[in-house]
Amino acid sequence: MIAALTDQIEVQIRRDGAAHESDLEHMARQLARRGIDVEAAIARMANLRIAVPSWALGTGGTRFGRFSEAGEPHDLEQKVADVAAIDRLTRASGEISLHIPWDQPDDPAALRECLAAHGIACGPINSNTFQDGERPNDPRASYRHGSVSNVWGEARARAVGHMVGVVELGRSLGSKALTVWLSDGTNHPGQHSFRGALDRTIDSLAQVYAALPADWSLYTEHKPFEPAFYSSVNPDWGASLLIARALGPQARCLVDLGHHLPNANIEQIVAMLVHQGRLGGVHFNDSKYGDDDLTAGSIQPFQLFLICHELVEAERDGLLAAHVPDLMIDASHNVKDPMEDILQSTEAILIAYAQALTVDPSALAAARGQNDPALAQDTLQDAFRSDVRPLVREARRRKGGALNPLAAFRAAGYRQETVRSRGSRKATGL
Ligand code: LRH
Ligand code: MN
Repeated sequence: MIAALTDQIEVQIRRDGAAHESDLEHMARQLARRGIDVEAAIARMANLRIAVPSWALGTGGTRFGRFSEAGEPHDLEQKVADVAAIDRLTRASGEISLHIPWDQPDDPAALRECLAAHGIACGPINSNTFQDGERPNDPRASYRHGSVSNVWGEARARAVGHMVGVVELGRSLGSKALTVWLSDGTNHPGQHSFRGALDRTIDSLAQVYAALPADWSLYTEHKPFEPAFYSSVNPDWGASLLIARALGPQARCLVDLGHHLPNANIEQIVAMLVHQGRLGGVHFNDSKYGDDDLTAGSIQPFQLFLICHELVEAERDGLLAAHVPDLMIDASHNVKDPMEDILQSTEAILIAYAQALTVDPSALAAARGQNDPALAQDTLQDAFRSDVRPLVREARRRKGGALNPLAAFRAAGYRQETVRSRGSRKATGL
């Protein structure tokens, strides 16, 4: 199936290469007038990598239903193959983020070989203490009333054991980070002691932290609500930073764009975590209301641009040298083909990052230095209003990727082929 994608990539180059070249020259002239080094921007874009979540390669759903599609991957090998196909088109997606036990391999060594054979790296690996899966014999070990924060030690010990196991598995697959999102919380005032729950959470995660290899990170992912609807043990960036600090220097905070209350200033949260040297990674998606897990940049593209600008400034100021944040998509595809949605999210993130690279830093510093908000706003919006798609395409073309990944995916008939070869069994995941 990769061959069909490669054919379409070449068709696009032959058909659209010349138009792309003239678009690129035009854009380069415009950016040069703003003192932007286009070659440097293309080089920076060329080594951006945005991990693909294994759980988003199948159709997602809500509690009200799920409309699964034929051709979805229903085992790890097929998930890795789909990520490799996405990467063949984008040349920016060569990493999969696994979720355990959804992606528990029967044979980790075979999975490691499968990843290597497809040229896919194993990104941050996710634990799951928000589902019991098989109901434990001892009801006190169930995650129903929480995992690491549960008053019952049986549930805490089970959660710690699971997370340590995920680290061991991740290590055998080449991962370098454990992502811990906790569904722990309450639905009713008084249900648990906020301070007690935090103590138990920190104490439990400290046991997981102690099992981390020296070159690993533990990412704490905050979320204000869902599935808990009165309180969550790690509701916001402040709690996440507090927990990370209590654990130690290898603990960092992961920002999922959908995990914020309406109108939260997420770009400022990213900046503050960078300021503290604790930005571990970002789960890109978009939302209108709650944790909607929609296509990145599809609802609030300016916010996505501002978040990428904080990452670009932080890198320029040397603040990401100690730890390059893991950039990942975390979305759920209820009405679109999962792979097409991931291609669109990747494109939106690359475009927002490229726009951020075209902000004139000296003009912005000058405007800020003289308290000129109009000039500062104009400097940012100049970049946001720039059509940098030729830049994103060129970075991809130079790495053998598609000028238009979505069109190449469709023209190659990739989904039709998976429907033919895989039938319509359900993928693991949400
Ligand atoms: C929680 C979350 C977390 C994953 C899950 C699939 O909402 O964002 O990152 O574990 O989605
Ligand atoms: Mn997430």
